[in-house]
Amino acid sequence: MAETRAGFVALIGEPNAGKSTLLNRMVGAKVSIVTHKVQTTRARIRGVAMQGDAQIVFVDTPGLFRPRRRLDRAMVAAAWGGAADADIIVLLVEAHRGVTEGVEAILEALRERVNEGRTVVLAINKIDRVKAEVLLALSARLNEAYPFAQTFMISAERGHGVDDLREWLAAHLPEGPWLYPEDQIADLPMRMIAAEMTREKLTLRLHQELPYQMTVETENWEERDDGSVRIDQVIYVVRDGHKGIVLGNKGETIKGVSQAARAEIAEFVGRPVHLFLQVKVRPNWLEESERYSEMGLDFKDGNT
Ligand SMILES: Nc1nc2c(ncn2[C@@H]2O[C@H](COP(=O)(O)OP(=O)(O)OP(=O)(O)O)[C@@H](O)[C@H]2O)c(=O)[nH]1
Ligand SMILES: [Mg+2]
Repeated sequence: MAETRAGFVALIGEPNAGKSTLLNRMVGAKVSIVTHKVQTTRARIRGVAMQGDAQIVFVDTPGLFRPRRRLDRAMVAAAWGGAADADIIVLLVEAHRGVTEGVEAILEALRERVNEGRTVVLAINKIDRVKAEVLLALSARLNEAYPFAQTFMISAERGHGVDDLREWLAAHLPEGPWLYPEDQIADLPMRMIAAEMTREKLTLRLHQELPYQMTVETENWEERDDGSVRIDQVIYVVRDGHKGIVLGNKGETIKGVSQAARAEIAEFVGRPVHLFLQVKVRPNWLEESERYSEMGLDFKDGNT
């Protein structure tokens, strides 16, 4: 009988690099939210993929950037924590943006933090956006800057190169028993996934700073006898004015958010969902430790 393999693969990179898109593709389901805006993912999210006899536990992380606020610092700490615990690190770099200052900073940090011969592979993502020559030059430059174990050219969105990456990762994980039941795809509680889905719909509809100043929590989850689920969620904002924007003219914005989120949550749980959203003004939520634990972040990581 073949030996099984299992281990953790952390996906790291700048905000918007496509980490969550890649996680979802690897897992074959949407377990981590995706938007075109930076800093979408706030905590570590694990998704489980099977590849032959190997179980790959992908760890999606918040993007790495220069943090300013407590929340930002806690997010970046969570991302590096995910990398530190992993068997293999995959650094995602956006093909069309190349070696930005942010990428330089990550390479520098990798050189400093990641020792003991940990395997780091490079995945140049969004190859659908550039020509082949650009890719080759970028790959050469990045490999000069850091000794990557391997380089992959992928499009997380379209799926190019993703199978090769998964096969390589499976072959390079340590031998050992699987870490999760074979049919489990995520280790995030359903109430948290449901809150994230609502936050995604809000982030897609709200502009400028507002997505970064709100959070969503599931307060109540009730399985009903008729097979449906009643879910109550709270959207925390920092100002009265924000509440008005989230509600929208005649409540249109919140209605649109609610419908879109409900449909997605219902698909995920495979049951009808009744979703009730409430907006609460909480000027200080970004400094409340309870909000951080609800997000799966360590409040103390945000201390300067
Ligand atoms: N063209 C193109 N777009 C992509 C690809 N992969 C991801 N995207 C887009 O890039 C944007 C960011 O994707 P995410 O998966 O949310 O990126 P992320 O790295 O998780 O971002 P943060 O959570 O903010 O750190 C989304 O609009 C995706 O649709 C790709 O291969 N090609
Ligand atoms: Mg993300």
